[in-house]
Amino acid sequence: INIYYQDKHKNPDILNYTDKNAVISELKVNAFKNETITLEKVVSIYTSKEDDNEYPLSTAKREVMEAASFDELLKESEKEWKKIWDKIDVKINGDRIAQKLLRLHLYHLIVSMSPHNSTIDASATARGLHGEAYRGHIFWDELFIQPFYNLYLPETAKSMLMYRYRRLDKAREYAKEHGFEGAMFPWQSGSDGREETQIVHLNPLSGEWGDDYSSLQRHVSLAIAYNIWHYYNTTSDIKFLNEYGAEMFLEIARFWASKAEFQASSGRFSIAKVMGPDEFHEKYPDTDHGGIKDNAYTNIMASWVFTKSFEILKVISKKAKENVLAKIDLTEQELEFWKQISDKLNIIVSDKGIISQYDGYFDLLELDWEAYRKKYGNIYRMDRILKAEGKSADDYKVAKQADTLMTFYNLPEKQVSDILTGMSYKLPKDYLKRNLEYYLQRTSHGSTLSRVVHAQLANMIGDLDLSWDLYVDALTSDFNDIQGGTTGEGIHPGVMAGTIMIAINTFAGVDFRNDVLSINPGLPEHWESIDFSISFKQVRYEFKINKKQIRVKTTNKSKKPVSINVKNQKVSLEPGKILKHNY
Ligand code: IFM
Repeated sequence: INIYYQDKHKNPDILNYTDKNAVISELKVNAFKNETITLEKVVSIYTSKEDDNEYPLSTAKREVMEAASFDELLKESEKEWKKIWDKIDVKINGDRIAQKLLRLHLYHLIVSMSPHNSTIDASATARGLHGEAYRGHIFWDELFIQPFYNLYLPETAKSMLMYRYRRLDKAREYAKEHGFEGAMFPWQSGSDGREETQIVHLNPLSGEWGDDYSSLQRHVSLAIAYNIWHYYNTTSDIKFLNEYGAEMFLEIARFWASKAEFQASSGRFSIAKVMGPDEFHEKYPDTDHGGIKDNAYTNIMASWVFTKSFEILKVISKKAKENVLAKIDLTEQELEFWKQISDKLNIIVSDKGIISQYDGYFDLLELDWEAYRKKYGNIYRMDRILKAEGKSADDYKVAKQADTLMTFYNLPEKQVSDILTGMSYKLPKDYLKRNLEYYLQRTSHGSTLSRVVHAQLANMIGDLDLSWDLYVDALTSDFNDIQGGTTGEGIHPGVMAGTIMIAINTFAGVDFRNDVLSINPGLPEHWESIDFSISFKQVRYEFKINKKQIRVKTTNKSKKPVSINVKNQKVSLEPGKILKHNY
C-alpha cells in the first residue's frame, strides 16, 4: 500500500491482521484540512490449490514487491479491459438505463470469471466473487452463465467444464453411493466435488429449522450435459468433446438411464425422488421423505440427453469413440436401452394441454394469491410465509421459479415439441402460451432466475409488454436489490448473464442453439437499435440491428462463406461483406 499526501509519497504505518471473517489492513495517517490523500493498493492473489504453486504466499509477496508502479499497472489493466470490452460490449440505443445495467452485468461477470483466471480450477459460483452467500458453491446456475462465455470467451467456458471433468470420478462415486450408475453431480459443488448441500434450513420468518431436500435437484447433471453440448456447438471445439466432453456426457446419460424405472401401469419409464428447479416442491404432502416423481423438466431434458448422446457418438472422432466406449465400458445393449427410454418417459399432460410439473401436481391446493399479497405485500418467498403459518408450499400450486417452462428456455420450441410428440403426447398448437399463462399465475419468483426465463417465454408467445416488465425486474434485480438484502451477500451472475443473453437471443433474436445461426429480431418498443458481436463456430459475426434492418458482417479465418437463417430465409454470407436485410 502506498500513500500520497498532495502527490508526495510517504510510507504509511500499516497494521495487517486477520479477524474471524476478514483480512484487515489498518492505516494511520495524519489528515489535514484541504489536503488530498491518495491511497494506492496493489494486491496479488495466489491459491495453494494450483499444482504448480507450492508457496502461494511467498509468490504473492514477491509479485507485489516486484510489481510495476500503480500507474503502469493501471495502464496495463486498461489495455486488458479494452480487449475484453471490444469483444463483449452490447450497445443499446434508445434506453440508457438498460445500456448501463447491461454493462454493469457484463462488468460483474468479467470480474468474477475471465480468461485472466481461467487456469484456476473453479467454475461460476452462485454469487460471483462478491459475497459469502452459498459459501462460494457452484450450482446449476452455470446453465444461465456459460452460454455467455461460449459466445465470447470460450477458454473460460472450457475451464468451467474442466472444473466438472476433474470431479467426474467423485460424481461417479456419488451415483454409486445412491445405487445408480454413471455420474451424478452434486447440487452444490465446492473444492473436492462432494455434495455440499445443507440438510437443514433456517426459516428466518419463523426462526425454525426444517429438513432441506434440495440436494435432490439432480437436474444439475442435465445442466452440465446441456453446457457440454452447447460449448461444442458454439465453439466447434471437437478436441474437448473427444477428450473430455463425450465421456462426461455419456456418464450423465448413463446415470439417468439407471434412475429410470419401468412402470407396468403406465407402460412408461418413471424417474422418482428428484426435485425440479422449483425449490418450493421438495416432497409430497404428508410424507416424511424428500423427492417427487416424473418432474416434466427433468424427464424432457433427460430424453434430450439420451438423444444427444447418439449425436455425440457420431461427431466425435472414430478413435475418440473407441476410447470412450472402452474407457467407460458402454455396451450396445445399454445404448439400445437409452433409445427405448428416450421416447417412453412418463409426463402428465392435462386435457387442456397443461404439462404437469410432476406427477401429483394437479392434486395440490390452489393458493389465494390476492389474500397473501394483501397480507404480506412481498410474497416472493411464499415457502417461508406458508411454513411460518404452519403450512407447507408442498401442499400448494405455488412455484418459486420456472420449472416445466425451463424446457422452453433451454431448447427451441420445436425441439420440445418434437420430444413430446416423440413420446406420443398430443398437445394443442398454442400449448406454450397455455402453459406460460398457467404457471405464471402460480409463480412467486422467489428466485431472480425466474424472471429471466419468463421474460424469454413471454416474448416467444408475443406478449411483449409482459416480457419487458419481467425483463426490467431481472435487469434491475441486483441494482435495486429487489430481494431485500440478498445483493449484499453477493451478486447473482445467473441473472446477470441471463439478461445479456435475452438481449441477444430474444430481443435481437439471434439463436445459436442449432447448427445454423438464425436471426429473428423482436426489439422492445423503445429500443432503437442493438449492436454486438459474437463468435459462433469459429466465425465472428458483427450485428447491427434496428427496427427496420438487420446488418451482419462476418470475419472468418477459413475465408469460406457461411449460411445463416435471416427471418427464416437461408442466406449465404461472404466473409468481410456486409449483409443488409430490411424487414
Ligand atoms: O441455483 C439457484 C436455484 O435455482 C435457486 N436458489 C438459488 C440457487 C443458487 O443461485
